[in-house]
Amino acid sequence: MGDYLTPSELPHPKLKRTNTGFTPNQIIALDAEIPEGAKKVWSKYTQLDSFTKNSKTPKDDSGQGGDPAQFEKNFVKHVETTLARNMYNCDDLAAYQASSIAIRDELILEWANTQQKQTIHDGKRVYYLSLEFLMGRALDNALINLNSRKTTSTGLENLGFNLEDVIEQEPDAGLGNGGLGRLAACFVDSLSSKNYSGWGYGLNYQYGIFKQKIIDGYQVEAPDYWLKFSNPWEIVRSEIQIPIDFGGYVYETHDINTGAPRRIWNGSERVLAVAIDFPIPGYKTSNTNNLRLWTSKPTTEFDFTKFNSGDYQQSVAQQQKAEAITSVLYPNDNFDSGKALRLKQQYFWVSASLHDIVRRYKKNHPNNWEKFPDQIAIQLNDTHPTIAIVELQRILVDLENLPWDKAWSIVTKVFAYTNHTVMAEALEKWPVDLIGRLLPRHLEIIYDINFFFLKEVERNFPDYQGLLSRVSIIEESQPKQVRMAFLAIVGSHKVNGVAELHSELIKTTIFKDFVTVFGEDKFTNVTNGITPRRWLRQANPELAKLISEALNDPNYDYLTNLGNLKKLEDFVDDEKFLKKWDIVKFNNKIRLANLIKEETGIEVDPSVMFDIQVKRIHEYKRQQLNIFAVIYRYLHIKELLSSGVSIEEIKLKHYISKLSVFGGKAAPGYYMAKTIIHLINSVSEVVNNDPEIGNLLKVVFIPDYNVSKAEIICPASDLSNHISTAGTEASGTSNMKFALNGGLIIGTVDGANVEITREIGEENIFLFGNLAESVEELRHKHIYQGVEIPETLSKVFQSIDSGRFGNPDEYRSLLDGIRNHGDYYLVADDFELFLETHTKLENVYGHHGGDVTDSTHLHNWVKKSVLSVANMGFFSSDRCIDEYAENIWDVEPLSQ
Ligand code: 26Q
Repeated sequence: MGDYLTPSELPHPKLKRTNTGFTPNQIIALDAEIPEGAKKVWSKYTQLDSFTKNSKTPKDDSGQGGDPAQFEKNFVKHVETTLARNMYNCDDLAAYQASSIAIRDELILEWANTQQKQTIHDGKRVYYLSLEFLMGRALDNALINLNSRKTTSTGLENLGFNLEDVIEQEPDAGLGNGGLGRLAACFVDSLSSKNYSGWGYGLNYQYGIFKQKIIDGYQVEAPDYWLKFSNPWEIVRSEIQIPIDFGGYVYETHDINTGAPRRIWNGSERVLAVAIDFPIPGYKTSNTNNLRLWTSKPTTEFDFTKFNSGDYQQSVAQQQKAEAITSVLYPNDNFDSGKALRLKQQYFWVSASLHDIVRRYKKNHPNNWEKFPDQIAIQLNDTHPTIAIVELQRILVDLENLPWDKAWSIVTKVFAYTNHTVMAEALEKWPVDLIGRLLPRHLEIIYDINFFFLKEVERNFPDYQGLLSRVSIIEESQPKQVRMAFLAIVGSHKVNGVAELHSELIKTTIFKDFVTVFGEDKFTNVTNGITPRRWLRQANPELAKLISEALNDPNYDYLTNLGNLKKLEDFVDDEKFLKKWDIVKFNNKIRLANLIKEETGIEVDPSVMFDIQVKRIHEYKRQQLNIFAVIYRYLHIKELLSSGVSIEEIKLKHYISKLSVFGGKAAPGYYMAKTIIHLINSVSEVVNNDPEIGNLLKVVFIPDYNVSKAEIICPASDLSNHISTAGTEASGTSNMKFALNGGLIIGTVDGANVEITREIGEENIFLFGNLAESVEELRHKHIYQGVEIPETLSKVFQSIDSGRFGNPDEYRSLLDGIRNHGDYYLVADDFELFLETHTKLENVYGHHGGDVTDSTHLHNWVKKSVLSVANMGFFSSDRCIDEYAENIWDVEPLSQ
């Protein structure tokens, strides 16, 4: 790895201009080197601003809005030159591409200014290592953050295009599964918006999360080849190529100078990591950070032994394998699949990122490793990048010749680890064997880390029975495994959970022994957040506007000071305001109704209650609980109808009219999750086609839930479901998205629901269900005394068993898991509580549904909605990033 070409460090005056950036001193030296004449020509044409000036992008806020002319000029230039098209053959797709490239040009300039500024400032940088960045679309977000949406929209209009249609052309960057990946995307937005120097590092998958089709009610996966057209947002850094080795063997030699033993790793397979950069603009700041995603490429070094033996085909095939490393995102969410290629992805990504980070550091601080932890903080998004801890130790000890202890003290100061789950099946473990084959030197180092760690534990806790084997990084099982979470804890200076309840739970369950070993202070909480730029301004422009008017904040400054929402409380008795608020919701429901019609062909009535559950499909998230309750409602309505009660009377006395919306992907190998999807679709088929029911009940499954669909769905809920078995959902972030958009929540006392309740008030949320502290006991009881199925749920099971929703054999394992196999997720225990809570909340919603002219509705539901939004300021990802910065990274924002 040592042969990676770094910029020439030749001293002045023989400085050579290279392409990988300069140190501040080099810039000064180079400046003196460039002939005056050449400098003049450069200065005349440079697009870059001096470091103090802002970019030239026309700004909406400047007077009557910016001047669209510059955009128009750049747009036409890109249509004609970059795209080789013209006025007569520029369709919406070409318009999207030309707009994006024009906007990207602006971003690149801001990016370049930012990087210069950050280099000269030479402060501490943060690196966020995440295997997933679920970015969604970039164009609208860039326009909002650059504060030039209006101006661009006018420019496009002048050219004969509609911005909304143009935006629609962009494929989602679906480089993530769900919560964890979207969190990383919100975090890079906040890092830039709050003027931190913070980069993301990840992988540039060719295939993002699969596209979900629903065929005959079943999930079918299709590949997401998102780079079908060139990606206007990516900047390919072909010059940044880092060789990554795998396999081979380790041997010992001796230092020629000191005679000290040295371990040398000789890999047997080499691939190149090529950097692809994505500029990340901050909101109304020129600070533009970088998201660097790696792509794997073959090297040009061939295996000559194979050549000589005439096996050319085989040699080329070996080369082609290189590209497989970054070709596909593993589609598991909260589940460890343990595949060898996944480990390869992890090391490839981590090694490339670390070498890039170390190279950048060494440029400014040659031969000064002491300062490394003062300059660099690395956050591990879950255990996926844990091998980075080992890789940095290897770089320092094997390549930089630092003594073990000195290296280890640097490593542990640099890393911090975020845990996102307590569920055993999601905790990563890798067979020792597999690591040994793929990364033989790393396995040695893991054993050494464990040896020194256990020695220390033994010294400090000599009388603790079984402690050593419980905290060992190596699990002495068959086969032996490396417990990645334990390695992450041992190699980090801080470990955090993602919501208060979750952070407490990890301390008392899975990491309990580590609290004994390291003390409480190593473990902390940073409650998740979401970026209000995307999840309010972009997703819900009407509400964002209404709020900006109410707060008398025409420039939307509240989007970076989300606590300002509190002032909305003043409007809770303002009838006119409440009415406007309700109309915004209604319009958003129309928008969703149109999406539903497009995606499923089903027509829904926007005046009924929209009751939504969209998220990955997982037993612990309990979509089954929700759909069983829908079935119960349907059966009860049918019963009432057949006993002669009219629809009108049912609406008046029993049930409000409701649309139940579901959406989410199941991991392709997760049979039970797929069964739940099938059941939802079958219920939808039966209920929606029942002529007696009308708009009293409809059920819809929206296929292919993704970020762009979330932007339409979240603003349109009256009610959303966050009903995981208590103690299983680490945080949840869609609960925040729905609440920030004025939807109320039905939820369990789990994850961030707890803090949402504290912030918005318990009268504004509908909580139900058994608490986390009872879960263990209930599970135990189920195993020894069986599961008690309440009458209501039993009716539901009978109807499914009778074949009312298709072949009952297909649902057998789902139902048997509850009635015969211990009901691990406590569906039966929480079922009636769920029904009761619905009755309660539907009474608040009012029997007239979302009728905007109905004053009872206005006085109850809408008030709760306003009060929720008013108190959601805490859940801005800006607040999270500030907490990480202060408590974990020790970094400060860069003044602009
Ligand atoms: C692990 C090993 C092998 C293959 C895949 C994985 C894998 C992939 C993705 C394991 C876990 C994930 C994703 C986890 C995730 O999204 N967790 C969610 O993180 C959110 C942000 O903190 C929380 O809000 C959610 O509660 C949590 O479920």
